[in-house]
Amino acid sequence: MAEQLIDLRSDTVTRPSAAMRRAMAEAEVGDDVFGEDPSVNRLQDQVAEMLGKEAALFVPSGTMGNELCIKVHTRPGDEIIAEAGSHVFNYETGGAAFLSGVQVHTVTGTNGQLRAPQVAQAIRPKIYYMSATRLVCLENTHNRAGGTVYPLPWIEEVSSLARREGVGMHLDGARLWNASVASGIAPAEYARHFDSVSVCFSKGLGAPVGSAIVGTREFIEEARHYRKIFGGGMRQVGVLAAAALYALEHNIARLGEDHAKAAELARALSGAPGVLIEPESVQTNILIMDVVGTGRPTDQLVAELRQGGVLMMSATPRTLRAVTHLDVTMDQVKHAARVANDVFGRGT
Ligand code: TLP
Repeated sequence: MAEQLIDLRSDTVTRPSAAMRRAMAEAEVGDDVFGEDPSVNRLQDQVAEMLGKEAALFVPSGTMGNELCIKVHTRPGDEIIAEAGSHVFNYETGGAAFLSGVQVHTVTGTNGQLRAPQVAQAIRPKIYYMSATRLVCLENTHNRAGGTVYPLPWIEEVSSLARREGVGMHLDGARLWNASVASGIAPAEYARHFDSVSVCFSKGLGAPVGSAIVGTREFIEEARHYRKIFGGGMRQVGVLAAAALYALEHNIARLGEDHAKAAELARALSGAPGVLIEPESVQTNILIMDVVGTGRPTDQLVAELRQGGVLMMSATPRTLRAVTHLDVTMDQVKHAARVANDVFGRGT
């Protein structure tokens, strides 16, 4: 039974609560392709204000948000710089190449974070036979590095370099809310160093669907054009905007609880046989465990955990990922840790 499983695969698995569903049922709606959905308009105004930008656009997914921003920032043949483990490079199915015709110049960071000198080296000289570097994409928190929070001074350094070089800055802020709660730094403080930012309501905030992008009015108008081309122009989508508005109001401050659950999981599993957890990488709600020492492939561990009623994901061939969220309690996390300790300890 799905209800009995403790699902730690992602914070995307959360389901709308009864109160969120009520807000959705009661949402005022209109045709958003005509710009007439009051709930969408309210959400866009609120997100633009929270991120300190002129305008926002509601989009179906974080992937579409990132890909729209890349599209607006670039022309085919351009180059964008992204961290080697970034979502835009690894998990958007080659979207930057497919949709924008750009190549991704990857640079390996530490904890998913790039420092200014590395970015400086990756920016192409402005020579006609080289691809033009148009955009630097950063990710905060960084998913594949384990939900790490980008230190603000490092972002500032990269951003002032990019400005000097005439290169745009985009933030994949799918979990910017988590970064903000963990660091105490307001989302707008991060956003001010970027020309565009994407944020998600469908991860830790618990909405069923939806993301937004922010930027200047002109940027967002162009993104609206491409959103229609990409098939993301939606009609009475205020039912989803209402879920996002509910999430912004009720589910940001509580993200700290998810961070505490991830810290507890890390603590409980740090001594597990064959498991390596970098303590400095557990900063928000994502826990990445190197499980090579268990001597078993990650797929097998995932299957054994499932038999014990716990769902985790294989992140790379040597790592497992567990993500805490509002649909798992601290007690369930403690139970999951006992199951995982038992699974990891087998055969050693
Ligand atoms: N990430 C998903 C998977 O695609 C890996 C997850 O379960 O974590 N940026 C970042 C940093 C993300 O982690 C994700 C989703 C996205 C963008 C894309 O969001 P969606 O799934 O809404 O397209």
